[in-house]
Amino acid sequence: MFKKVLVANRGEIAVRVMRTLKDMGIRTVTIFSDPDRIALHTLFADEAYPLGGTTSAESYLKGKKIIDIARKAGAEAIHPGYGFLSENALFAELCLENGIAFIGPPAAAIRQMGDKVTSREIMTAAGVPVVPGFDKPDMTEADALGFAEKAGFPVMVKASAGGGGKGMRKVNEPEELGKALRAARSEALSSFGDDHVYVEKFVEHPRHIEIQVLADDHGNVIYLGERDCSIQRRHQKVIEEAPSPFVTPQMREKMGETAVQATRAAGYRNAGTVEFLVDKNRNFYFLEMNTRLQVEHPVTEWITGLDLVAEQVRIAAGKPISLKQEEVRLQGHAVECRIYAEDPDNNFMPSPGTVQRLSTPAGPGIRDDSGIYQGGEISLYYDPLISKLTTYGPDRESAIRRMCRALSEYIVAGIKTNIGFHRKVLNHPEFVSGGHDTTFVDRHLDELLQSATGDEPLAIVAAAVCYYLDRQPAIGSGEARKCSPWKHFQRSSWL
Ligand code: MV4
Repeated sequence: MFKKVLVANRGEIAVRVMRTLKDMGIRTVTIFSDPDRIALHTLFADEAYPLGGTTSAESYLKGKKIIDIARKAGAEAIHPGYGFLSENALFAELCLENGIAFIGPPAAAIRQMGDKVTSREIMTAAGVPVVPGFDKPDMTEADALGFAEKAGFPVMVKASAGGGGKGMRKVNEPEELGKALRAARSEALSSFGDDHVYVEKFVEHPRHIEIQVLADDHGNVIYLGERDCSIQRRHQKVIEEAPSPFVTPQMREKMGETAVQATRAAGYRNAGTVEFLVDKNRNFYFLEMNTRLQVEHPVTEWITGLDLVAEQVRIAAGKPISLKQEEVRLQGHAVECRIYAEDPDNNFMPSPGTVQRLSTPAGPGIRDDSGIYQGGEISLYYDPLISKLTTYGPDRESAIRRMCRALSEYIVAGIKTNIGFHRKVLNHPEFVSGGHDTTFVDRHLDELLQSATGDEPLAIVAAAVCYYLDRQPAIGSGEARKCSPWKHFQRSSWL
């Protein structure tokens, strides 16, 4: 096993990965940018080295520099987390060239799955269902129209290098097709430096359901059930859960086996995720493969009892997956809320600043994967994710109720958060019923933005009382003082 591993990331995921490394008796090394000099991940590591720079491009994306640090520190492997260099095939290659293990898939798999047209071709050849679509080098408007008329409108124009909705256009009628092709091409070129686009039949009101897979160097590939990520806003996931309330046992087995087929076809190793679009009639179609540990992996850890980072490290060290498919047991239900420093009332604008007060939920079935501490800063340079709050229960209803409790315990002051927004979603009848799809947030946005609990008037009165008591010297001295100031202060701050 490795003795020392460098974590090439920041925030909650860097801390989460280092926790497992410490559990495994592995020494942790990390890197930090100038604004992250006293960030949680920097303080948490056994050793931390400065990268310099402020923006991502000047810091956490400096692959060569990170590898030099790993070599100097004597790290035998690099865990890239998610984002930054995690899906950069050149970086994965550069690690190997420098004798450092990359805790992730082979560079070739990253490259192939990063190109949507290539991945569709590989999956089609492997018998994995993909959304009916059309691709041709130098596809003309007439080519695209020919497909769209046969398949029927609406259709979707997508960038091959895309993902996350960039370079994607829905086309409702023939007259819009030419314009959509030009717009998608130009957006793809400016975003990815590649203007290759293709056309797909539009799937109405799809659910986003993904399968977690593990693959090792010994030919073992297993699936760990699904995650439902249908609660999204502008292609940003907001709430995820496992299992999906929409997936039947038969469907789970079929999707799982399909995901294993996809993983084998991709020549994949390590932890990965196969994303599917699922339509109203429960038909599922391969969407893309994510070649990294995903943000929402904790919900799978809850229902499987596994540590996915430990599996990743073991696989990268050449060891087999710790269990066989028959030993995988999915038990209970887990929900994740992504707690962001953002202002839902102001178009979800990031809300950077100092976290003046922080008190996080705890107790049975609660896990908070956080990247910050009280007094710390949420920087405007990086993703404004504060933490991933996950809850577990024997069934969906208990996991959701527990999440409501956890959110009510969560106190953050100094910055705006989306905690109130989460409470609205969790209490919405459509979400509670489990019948929601990826259009949920857009369809209900106005409702979800209304005051979260109705507790606000009470909260305002309580805050005013606290403020009043804190600034009343008479209460803290002389006649009125029947207890020590220390006790008194403690009381008023808890009121
Ligand atoms: C689609 C689709 C409907 N039909 N493709 C959005 C991001 C990209 N990775 C794929 N996306 C979609 N592709 C066809 N043929 C609808 C979406 C989509 C979506 C997918 C998953 C989760 C949330 C979504 C929100 C809007 C649109």
